[in-house]
Amino acid sequence: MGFLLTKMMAVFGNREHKVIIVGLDNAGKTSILYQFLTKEAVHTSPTIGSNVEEITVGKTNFMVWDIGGQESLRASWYSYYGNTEIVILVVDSTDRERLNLTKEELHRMLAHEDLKKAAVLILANKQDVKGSMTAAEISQSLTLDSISSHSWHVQACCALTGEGLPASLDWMKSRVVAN
Ligand code: G3D
Repeated sequence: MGFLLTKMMAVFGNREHKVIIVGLDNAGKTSILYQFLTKEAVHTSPTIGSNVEEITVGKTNFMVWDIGGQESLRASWYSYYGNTEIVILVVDSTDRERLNLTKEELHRMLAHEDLKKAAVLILANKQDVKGSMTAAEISQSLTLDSISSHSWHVQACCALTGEGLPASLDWMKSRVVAN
């Protein structure tokens, strides 16, 4: 029944927008997805697998794929890229050592044909931790200002409290409405 409804909604224009959550392991991807589901949006139903959730914000439906960030899994991120409208890149703002690795992964993703039209939301997570990098520092280290090929936005957040996540959902919504 749920499947049928989803299909009917797609036919009548209330379609789902595909979102992927990427980032290195331990960045906070799963915590953020959980916050989206419990705090800021209506959780409808878990779908295809435990790592895919549907999030409804007002009349906008996002199908959100939480993809593993371990090194072995990063090699297969590309297999999720097809039809993705928004990429959420979660950064652990306390992990200065691996920020360069995140930068490499980000620029590799942006160069991929299947993500040509995707918008990118960079979440500077773990802002509650003292001494964590600010969104501006992360933005500079990831050389976000050099990105002109994609629409992007950087947002400071804390997955534990949910701070910064409503603004993230608003930006995501504005992106899909704009297209
Ligand atoms: P991942 O899905 O990207 O691998 P997780 O990351 O969501 O599993 O989070 C990894 C660890 O970081 C978890 O701690 C989680 O509680 C913590 N974490 C996530 N977001 C935040 C945040 O905003 N602030 C703080 N302080 N911690 C955060 P554990 O101890 O369970 O491994």
